[in-house]
Amino acid sequence: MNTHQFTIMDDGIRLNAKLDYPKDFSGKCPLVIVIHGFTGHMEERHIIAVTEAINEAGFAALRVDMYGHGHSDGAFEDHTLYKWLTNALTVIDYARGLDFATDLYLCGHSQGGLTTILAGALKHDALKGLMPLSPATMIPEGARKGDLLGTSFDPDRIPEKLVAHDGRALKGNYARVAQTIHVEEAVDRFTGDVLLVHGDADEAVPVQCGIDTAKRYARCELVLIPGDNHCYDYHLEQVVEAVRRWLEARKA
Ligand code: FER
Repeated sequence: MNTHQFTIMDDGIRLNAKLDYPKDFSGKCPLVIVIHGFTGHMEERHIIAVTEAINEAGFAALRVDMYGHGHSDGAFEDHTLYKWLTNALTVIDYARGLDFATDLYLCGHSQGGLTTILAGALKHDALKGLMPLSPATMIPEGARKGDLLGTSFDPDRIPEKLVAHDGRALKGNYARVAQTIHVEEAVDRFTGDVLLVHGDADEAVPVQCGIDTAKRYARCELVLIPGDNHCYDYHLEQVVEAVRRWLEARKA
């Protein structure tokens, strides 16, 4: 891959970014921003595979580590969906300033897929399409019910700390922020093209989240991957194929 690594500043926070150009790059092309999931980063196997699929379709891919993740600034325990959302807005603005980039698309996995849905609503006029992959749309409702990360809590008395599946602690503010988010309103605010991919044996985000979200979008293609889990350990090639095919059909 022809990769450039650099930093995007977001209000004093350094976001680690990598731009991968398509092989046949000839001065201009569309660009897809790619966001990883909760506890994830831009070098995960499924994120790299999606990046390669984007490049193969003739699009540039801009991967970014979100606040408190990968090699970006910020502590994991301080991250919230608001911080990820404002990170995404900044990255979209950065991409809009790239002379070579024509149409802009936004893609994200899981919590990054939820961020994609939220940023898609706020920047619907700047984005040609969205690709939420196994989007974690149950997080806000889970936060309102007191059900996050496989543990339960009183949603009116959110604990100081929540503990993630990998043992890392997260401040209660994560849940307080998540409680305010309304995914369906965000879905309704984006009327462009959407590709939603979800494994039907997802152990972390129920496949029903993807099915319900896809149904609600005005223009969405849903690709279910039979037997696959949250990070596509069994059929990553089917995810790659769906992304490549969907983008190729949209190349100007
Ligand atoms: C949760 C389940 C899944 C949760 C987050 C996720 C914060 C996100 C997973 C991912 O982004 O891969 O209960 O709570």
